[in-house]
Amino acid sequence: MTYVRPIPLADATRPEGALPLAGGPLFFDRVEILERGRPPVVLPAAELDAATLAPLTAPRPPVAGLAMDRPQIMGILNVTPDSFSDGGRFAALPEALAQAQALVAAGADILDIGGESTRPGAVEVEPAEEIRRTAPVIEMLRGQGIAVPVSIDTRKAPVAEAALKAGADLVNDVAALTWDAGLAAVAATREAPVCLMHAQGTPQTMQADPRYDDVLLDVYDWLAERIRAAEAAGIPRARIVTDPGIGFGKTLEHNLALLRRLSLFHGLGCPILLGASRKRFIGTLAGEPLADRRMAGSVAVALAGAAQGAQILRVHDVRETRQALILWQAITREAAETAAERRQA
Ligand code: HH2
Repeated sequence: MTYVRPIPLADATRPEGALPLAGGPLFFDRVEILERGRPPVVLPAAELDAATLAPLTAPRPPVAGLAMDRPQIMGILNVTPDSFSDGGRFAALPEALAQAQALVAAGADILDIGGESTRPGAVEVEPAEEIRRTAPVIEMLRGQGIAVPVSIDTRKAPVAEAALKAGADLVNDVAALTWDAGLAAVAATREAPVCLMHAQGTPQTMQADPRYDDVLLDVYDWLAERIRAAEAAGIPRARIVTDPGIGFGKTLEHNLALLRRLSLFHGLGCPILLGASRKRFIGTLAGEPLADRRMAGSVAVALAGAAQGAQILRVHDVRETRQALILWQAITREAAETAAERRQA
Protein backbone atom coordinates (compact mmCIF):
# COMPACT_ATOMS: atom_id res chain seq x y z
CA MET A 1 0.00 0.00 0.00
CA THR A 2 1.24 3.49 -0.82
CA TYR A 3 0.57 6.78 0.96
CA VAL A 4 0.71 10.23 -0.61
CA ARG A 5 2.12 13.22 1.26
CA PRO A 6 1.69 16.66 -0.32
CA ILE A 7 4.89 18.71 0.04
CA PRO A 8 3.75 22.26 0.90
CA LEU A 9 5.52 25.13 -0.85
CA ALA A 10 7.43 27.09 1.74
CA ASP A 11 7.15 30.59 0.30
CA ALA A 12 4.84 32.92 -1.58
CA THR A 13 5.71 31.66 -5.07
CA ARG A 14 2.92 29.77 -6.82
CA PRO A 15 4.31 27.80 -9.74
CA GLU A 16 1.96 27.23 -12.67
CA GLY A 17 -0.38 24.36 -11.80
CA ALA A 18 0.27 24.43 -8.02
CA LEU A 19 -2.70 23.01 -6.09
CA PRO A 20 -4.28 24.38 -2.90
CA LEU A 21 -3.51 22.20 0.12
CA ALA A 22 -6.87 21.34 1.76
CA GLY A 23 -8.40 24.45 0.24
CA GLY A 24 -5.50 26.72 1.20
CA PRO A 25 -3.78 28.88 2.30
CA LEU A 26 -0.78 26.71 1.32
CA PHE A 27 -0.08 25.21 -2.10
CA PHE A 28 1.82 22.18 -3.34
CA ASP A 29 3.06 20.96 -6.69
CA ARG A 30 4.96 17.85 -5.59
CA VAL A 31 4.11 14.85 -3.44
CA GLU A 32 6.06 12.19 -1.62
CA ILE A 33 4.99 8.60 -2.20
CA LEU A 34 5.54 6.63 1.01
CA GLU A 35 5.56 2.87 1.40
CA ARG A 36 6.56 0.68 4.34
CA GLY A 37 10.18 -0.37 4.20
CA ARG A 38 10.99 1.78 1.14
CA PRO A 39 12.60 5.20 0.83
CA PRO A 40 10.16 8.02 -0.13
CA VAL A 41 9.84 8.90 -3.83
CA VAL A 42 9.06 12.49 -4.89
CA LEU A 43 6.71 13.00 -7.87
CA PRO A 44 5.05 16.01 -9.52
CA ALA A 45 1.47 16.30 -8.18
CA ALA A 46 0.30 16.54 -11.79
CA GLU A 47 1.10 12.82 -12.21
CA LEU A 48 -1.60 11.80 -9.70
CA ASP A 49 -5.19 11.01 -10.68
CA ALA A 50 -8.13 13.17 -9.62
CA ALA A 51 -9.39 10.68 -6.99
CA THR A 52 -6.01 10.65 -5.21
CA LEU A 53 -5.73 14.44 -5.30
CA ALA A 54 -9.30 15.14 -4.12
CA PRO A 55 -8.80 14.65 -0.35
CA LEU A 56 -5.52 16.58 -0.49
CA THR A 57 -6.98 19.65 -2.21
CA ALA A 58 -10.66 19.87 -1.14
CA PRO A 59 -11.55 22.79 1.12
CA ARG A 60 -12.48 21.67 4.64
CA PRO A 61 -15.87 22.80 5.98
CA PRO A 62 -15.76 25.06 9.06
CA VAL A 63 -15.49 23.28 12.42
CA ALA A 64 -17.57 24.68 15.31
CA GLY A 65 -17.98 27.80 13.18
CA LEU A 66 -14.22 28.21 12.63
CA ALA A 67 -13.00 28.58 9.05
CA MET A 68 -10.49 25.84 8.18
CA ASP A 69 -8.73 27.79 5.41
CA ARG A 70 -6.10 29.18 7.79
CA PRO A 71 -4.43 28.10 11.05
CA GLN A 72 -6.65 28.72 14.08
CA ILE A 73 -5.34 28.93 17.63
CA MET A 74 -6.83 26.71 20.32
CA GLY A 75 -6.00 28.11 23.76
CA ILE A 76 -5.56 25.51 26.51
CA LEU A 77 -7.42 25.94 29.78
CA ASN A 78 -6.79 23.06 32.18
CA VAL A 79 -9.06 23.21 35.22
CA THR A 80 -7.15 20.42 36.91
CA PRO A 81 -4.93 20.28 39.98
CA ASP A 82 -2.24 18.26 38.19
CA SER A 83 -1.74 19.17 34.51
CA PHE A 84 1.92 19.01 33.55
CA SER A 85 2.28 22.69 32.75
CA ASP A 86 -0.58 24.74 34.22
CA GLY A 87 -1.97 22.28 36.83
CA GLY A 88 -3.59 23.95 39.84
CA ARG A 89 -3.40 27.50 38.49
CA PHE A 90 -6.91 27.73 37.05
CA ALA A 91 -8.78 25.10 39.07
CA ALA A 92 -11.02 27.64 40.85
CA LEU A 93 -13.82 29.35 38.93
CA PRO A 94 -12.63 32.99 39.14
CA GLU A 95 -9.11 32.04 37.99
CA ALA A 96 -10.52 29.89 35.18
CA LEU A 97 -12.72 32.74 33.95
CA ALA A 98 -9.89 35.26 34.13
CA GLN A 99 -7.59 32.92 32.20
CA ALA A 100 -10.27 32.27 29.56
CA GLN A 101 -10.71 36.01 29.10
CA ALA A 102 -6.95 36.47 28.89
CA LEU A 103 -6.62 33.72 26.27
CA VAL A 104 -9.39 35.25 24.14
CA ALA A 105 -7.88 38.74 24.47
CA ALA A 106 -4.52 37.27 23.42
CA GLY A 107 -6.04 35.89 20.21
CA ALA A 108 -7.45 32.42 20.93
CA ASP A 109 -9.94 31.36 18.25
CA ILE A 110 -11.25 28.46 20.36
CA LEU A 111 -10.75 27.39 23.98
CA ASP A 112 -10.04 23.78 24.99
CA ILE A 113 -11.20 23.05 28.53
CA GLY A 114 -9.88 19.96 30.27
CA GLY A 115 -10.76 18.54 33.69
CA GLU A 116 -8.50 15.48 33.60
CA SER A 117 -4.75 15.55 33.05
CA THR A 118 -3.56 13.08 30.43
CA ARG A 119 0.14 13.67 31.05
CA PRO A 120 2.25 10.50 31.29
CA GLY A 121 1.46 8.75 34.57
CA ALA A 122 -1.68 10.82 35.32
CA VAL A 123 -4.39 9.09 37.36
CA GLU A 124 -7.92 8.73 36.05
CA VAL A 125 -10.60 11.14 37.30
CA GLU A 126 -14.17 10.04 38.11
CA PRO A 127 -16.70 11.46 35.61
CA ALA A 128 -18.64 13.26 38.39
CA GLU A 129 -15.48 15.07 39.48
CA GLU A 130 -14.52 15.90 35.89
CA ILE A 131 -18.01 17.35 35.32
CA ARG A 132 -17.74 19.36 38.55
CA ARG A 133 -14.47 20.85 37.26
CA THR A 134 -15.51 21.65 33.69
CA ALA A 135 -19.27 22.26 33.22
CA PRO A 136 -19.55 25.28 35.57
CA VAL A 137 -16.60 26.95 33.84
CA ILE A 138 -18.23 26.56 30.43
CA GLU A 139 -21.57 27.81 31.78
CA MET A 140 -19.85 30.80 33.31
CA LEU A 141 -17.96 31.62 30.09
CA ARG A 142 -21.24 31.60 28.19
CA GLY A 143 -22.91 33.62 30.97
CA GLN A 144 -20.16 36.23 30.72
CA GLY A 145 -20.69 36.53 26.98
CA ILE A 146 -17.45 34.84 25.89
CA ALA A 147 -18.54 33.82 22.43
CA VAL A 148 -15.54 31.89 21.04
CA PRO A 149 -16.15 28.20 20.40
CA VAL A 150 -15.34 25.95 23.35
CA SER A 151 -13.97 22.44 23.14
CA ILE A 152 -14.26 19.89 25.95
CA ASP A 153 -11.13 17.79 26.36
CA THR A 154 -12.52 14.50 27.63
CA ARG A 155 -12.64 10.77 26.95
CA LYS A 156 -15.99 10.32 28.73
CA ALA A 157 -19.59 10.49 27.53
CA PRO A 158 -21.16 12.02 30.67
CA VAL A 159 -18.49 14.73 30.79
CA ALA A 160 -19.00 15.59 27.12
CA GLU A 161 -22.77 15.57 27.55
CA ALA A 162 -22.62 17.97 30.51
CA ALA A 163 -20.16 20.24 28.69
CA LEU A 164 -22.24 20.36 25.51
CA LYS A 165 -25.32 21.19 27.59
CA ALA A 166 -23.37 23.96 29.29
CA GLY A 167 -22.47 25.47 25.91
CA ALA A 168 -19.41 23.61 24.56
CA ASP A 169 -19.19 23.16 20.78
CA LEU A 170 -16.62 20.42 20.13
CA VAL A 171 -15.50 17.17 21.78
CA ASN A 172 -11.73 16.68 21.94
CA ASP A 173 -11.03 13.03 22.75
CA VAL A 174 -7.42 11.95 23.27
CA ALA A 175 -8.65 8.34 22.98
CA ALA A 176 -10.46 8.87 19.64
CA LEU A 177 -13.72 7.32 20.93
CA THR A 178 -12.02 4.14 22.20
CA TRP A 179 -12.25 4.86 25.96
CA ASP A 180 -15.99 5.26 26.48
CA ALA A 181 -18.34 3.34 24.19
CA GLY A 182 -21.03 5.98 24.79
CA LEU A 183 -19.09 9.02 23.63
CA ALA A 184 -19.66 8.57 19.88
CA ALA A 185 -23.43 8.52 20.41
CA VAL A 186 -23.30 11.74 22.45
CA ALA A 187 -21.36 13.52 19.71
CA ALA A 188 -23.57 12.08 16.96
CA THR A 189 -26.85 12.96 18.68
CA ARG A 190 -25.76 16.46 19.55
CA GLU A 191 -24.19 16.96 16.11
CA ALA A 192 -20.96 18.05 17.80
CA PRO A 193 -17.67 17.97 15.91
CA VAL A 194 -15.08 15.61 17.35
CA CYS A 195 -11.29 15.63 17.44
CA LEU A 196 -9.94 12.08 17.11
CA MET A 197 -6.43 11.93 18.55
CA HIS A 198 -4.00 9.05 18.24
CA ALA A 199 -2.52 7.58 21.41
CA GLN A 200 -0.69 4.33 22.01
CA GLY A 201 -1.70 2.93 25.41
CA THR A 202 -3.23 4.98 28.22
CA PRO A 203 -1.69 7.95 30.05
CA GLN A 204 -0.64 5.55 32.85
CA THR A 205 1.44 3.34 30.59
CA MET A 206 1.95 5.11 27.26
CA GLN A 207 5.54 6.27 27.72
CA ALA A 208 6.80 2.89 29.05
CA ASP A 209 8.18 1.56 25.74
CA PRO A 210 6.23 2.86 22.73
CA ARG A 211 6.93 0.91 19.54
CA TYR A 212 5.77 1.18 15.95
CA ASP A 213 6.49 -0.59 12.70
CA ASP A 214 6.50 2.82 10.96
CA VAL A 215 5.19 5.53 13.29
CA LEU A 216 3.92 7.85 10.55
CA LEU A 217 2.07 5.17 8.61
CA ASP A 218 0.85 3.30 11.71
CA VAL A 219 -0.67 6.49 13.13
CA TYR A 220 -2.20 7.28 9.72
CA ASP A 221 -3.81 3.83 9.43
CA TRP A 222 -5.08 3.99 13.01
CA LEU A 223 -6.68 7.41 12.46
CA ALA A 224 -8.21 6.23 9.17
CA GLU A 225 -9.79 3.33 11.06
CA ARG A 226 -11.06 5.64 13.84
CA ILE A 227 -12.60 7.98 11.25
CA ARG A 228 -14.42 5.01 9.71
CA ALA A 229 -15.66 3.98 13.18
CA ALA A 230 -16.85 7.53 13.93
CA GLU A 231 -18.66 7.70 10.59
CA ALA A 232 -20.31 4.34 11.30
CA ALA A 233 -21.49 5.79 14.62
CA GLY A 234 -23.18 8.70 12.83
CA ILE A 235 -20.49 11.40 12.93
CA PRO A 236 -19.96 12.64 9.36
CA ARG A 237 -16.43 13.30 8.12
CA ALA A 238 -17.26 17.00 7.85
CA ARG A 239 -17.44 17.08 11.66
CA ILE A 240 -14.19 15.17 12.29
CA VAL A 241 -10.77 16.65 13.10
CA THR A 242 -7.68 14.42 13.35
CA ASP A 243 -4.60 14.70 15.52
CA PRO A 244 -1.44 12.51 15.52
CA GLY A 245 -1.19 12.90 19.33
CA ILE A 246 2.28 14.30 19.93
CA GLY A 247 3.71 12.82 23.14
CA PHE A 248 0.99 10.18 23.58
CA GLY A 249 2.92 6.90 23.47
CA LYS A 250 5.77 8.39 21.42
CA THR A 251 9.50 8.76 21.84
CA LEU A 252 11.38 11.88 20.78
CA GLU A 253 12.10 10.24 17.41
CA HIS A 254 8.46 9.25 16.94
CA ASN A 255 7.34 12.85 17.62
CA LEU A 256 9.88 14.22 15.16
CA ALA A 257 8.93 11.73 12.45
CA LEU A 258 5.28 12.82 12.76
CA LEU A 259 6.11 16.53 12.74
CA ARG A 260 8.46 16.25 9.74
CA ARG A 261 5.75 14.71 7.58
CA LEU A 262 2.61 16.09 9.25
CA SER A 263 1.05 17.00 5.88
CA LEU A 264 0.55 13.27 5.19
CA PHE A 265 -2.55 13.47 7.42
CA HIS A 266 -4.34 15.76 4.92
CA GLY A 267 -4.93 12.53 3.00
CA LEU A 268 -7.50 11.62 5.67
CA GLY A 269 -9.69 14.43 4.34
CA CYS A 270 -10.18 16.14 7.72
CA PRO A 271 -8.59 19.19 9.37
CA ILE A 272 -5.41 18.49 11.35
CA LEU A 273 -5.01 19.57 14.97
CA LEU A 274 -1.49 19.78 16.38
CA GLY A 275 -0.86 19.79 20.12
CA ALA A 276 2.82 20.01 20.94
CA SER A 277 2.78 22.96 23.33
CA ARG A 278 5.39 22.76 26.13
CA LYS A 279 5.63 18.98 25.77
CA ARG A 280 8.52 16.95 27.06
CA PHE A 281 10.29 16.42 23.72
CA ILE A 282 10.74 20.20 23.47
CA GLY A 283 12.42 20.19 26.87
CA THR A 284 14.55 17.21 25.90
CA LEU A 285 15.82 18.80 22.68
CA ALA A 286 16.25 22.28 24.12
CA GLY A 287 17.60 21.22 27.53
CA GLU A 288 14.70 22.86 29.40
CA PRO A 289 13.30 20.79 32.26
CA LEU A 290 10.66 23.39 33.22
CA ALA A 291 7.48 23.12 31.12
CA ASP A 292 6.55 26.80 31.45
CA ARG A 293 9.91 27.82 29.99
CA ARG A 294 9.33 25.98 26.71
CA MET A 295 7.39 28.78 25.01
CA ALA A 296 9.92 29.57 22.27
CA GLY A 297 10.31 25.91 21.31
CA SER A 298 6.53 25.50 21.35
CA VAL A 299 6.06 28.47 19.02
CA ALA A 300 8.68 27.02 16.65
CA VAL A 301 6.81 23.71 16.53
CA ALA A 302 3.45 25.49 16.02
CA LEU A 303 4.90 27.38 13.04
CA ALA A 304 6.34 24.16 11.62
CA GLY A 305 2.82 22.70 11.94
CA ALA A 306 1.28 25.71 10.20
CA ALA A 307 3.84 25.30 7.41
CA GLN A 308 2.53 21.73 6.89
CA GLY A 309 -1.03 23.04 6.72
CA ALA A 310 -2.25 22.16 10.24
CA GLN A 311 -5.55 23.96 10.73
CA ILE A 312 -5.76 24.02 14.55
CA LEU A 313 -2.79 24.71 16.83
CA ARG A 314 -3.42 23.75 20.46
CA VAL A 315 -1.21 25.97 22.62
CA HIS A 316 -0.70 27.40 26.11
CA ASP A 317 1.09 30.55 24.87
CA VAL A 318 -1.62 32.11 22.76
CA ARG A 319 -0.25 35.66 22.55
CA GLU A 320 3.19 34.56 21.41
CA THR A 321 1.83 32.01 18.95
CA ARG A 322 -0.53 34.62 17.48
CA GLN A 323 2.32 37.08 16.99
CA ALA A 324 4.51 34.43 15.35
CA LEU A 325 1.67 33.35 13.04
CA ILE A 326 0.92 36.92 11.93
CA LEU A 327 4.54 37.40 10.90
CA TRP A 328 4.85 33.99 9.27
CA GLN A 329 1.64 34.58 7.30
CA ALA A 330 2.73 38.04 6.19
CA ILE A 331 6.04 36.68 4.89
CA THR A 332 4.80 33.51 3.22
CA ARG A 333 1.88 35.06 1.33
CA GLU A 334 1.81 37.26 -1.72
CA ALA A 335 1.49 40.97 -0.88
CA ALA A 336 -1.66 41.20 -3.05
CA GLU A 337 -3.42 38.49 -1.01
CA THR A 338 -2.51 40.07 2.30
CA ALA A 339 -3.72 43.49 1.17
CA ALA A 340 -7.03 42.01 -0.02
CA GLU A 341 -7.50 40.29 3.32
CA ARG A 342 -6.80 43.47 5.24
CA ARG A 343 -9.41 45.28 3.18
CA GLN A 344 -11.95 42.52 3.95
CA ALA A 345 -11.22 42.53 7.69
N1 HH2 B 1 -2.45 17.10 24.54
C1 HH2 B 1 -2.85 17.15 25.84
C2 HH2 B 1 -4.20 17.15 26.17
N2 HH2 B 1 -5.15 17.12 25.20
N3 HH2 B 1 -5.74 17.05 22.92
C3 HH2 B 1 -5.37 16.99 21.63
N4 HH2 B 1 -6.31 16.95 20.66
N5 HH2 B 1 -4.05 16.98 21.25
C4 HH2 B 1 -3.04 17.01 22.17
O1 HH2 B 1 -1.87 16.97 21.77
C5 HH2 B 1 -3.40 17.06 23.57
C6 HH2 B 1 -4.78 17.08 23.90
C7 HH2 B 1 -1.82 17.20 26.93
O2 HH2 B 1 -1.45 18.52 27.21
P1 HH2 B 1 -2.04 19.43 28.40
O3 HH2 B 1 -3.52 19.57 28.29
O4 HH2 B 1 -1.29 20.69 28.36
O5 HH2 B 1 -1.65 18.69 29.73
P2 HH2 B 1 -2.43 17.70 30.71
O6 HH2 B 1 -2.88 16.52 29.93
O7 HH2 B 1 -1.41 17.36 31.76
O8 HH2 B 1 -3.62 18.44 31.27
